[in-house]
Amino acid sequence: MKSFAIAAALVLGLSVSGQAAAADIEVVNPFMRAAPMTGGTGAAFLTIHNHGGADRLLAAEAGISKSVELHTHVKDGDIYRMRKVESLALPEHGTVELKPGGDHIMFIGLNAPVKEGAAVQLTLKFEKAGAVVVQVPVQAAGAMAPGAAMPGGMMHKH
Ligand SMILES: [Cu+2]
Repeated sequence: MKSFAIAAALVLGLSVSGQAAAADIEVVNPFMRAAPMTGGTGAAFLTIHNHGGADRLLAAEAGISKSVELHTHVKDGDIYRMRKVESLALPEHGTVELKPGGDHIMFIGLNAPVKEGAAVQLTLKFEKAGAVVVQVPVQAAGAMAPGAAMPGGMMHKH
């Protein structure tokens, strides 16, 4: 069954799921923070399990904002600042965690407020695995971890 699932994912090129898998990429625990301002920014976080060879996350796309960037935090004196990065490396059979205070996906110029309880469709573009579509649940504005503010039964935990 497992080989069939992988073959199907390869044929489709992408799948729509909270734990999307294209080829060897598995995305789990996605969440986004509610963002109140049209024209403002928002951030999403998720964990990527790479079950194959080394790959790179090259870009993210979503219809909710003018642009979407890959960001990291860098230490500047005593302050951590966000900085755009061109890609995020995925080690062979490795896991990359995008989380508050570290790497994240940044939405710039929101078309509308992003409300808690909604879901945002996000397309991740990988160098080798191609496109992976993830449904990202929107949590409270200050959420630090997936599921922390989600209603019961809506979590995708593994
Ligand atoms: Cu950022």
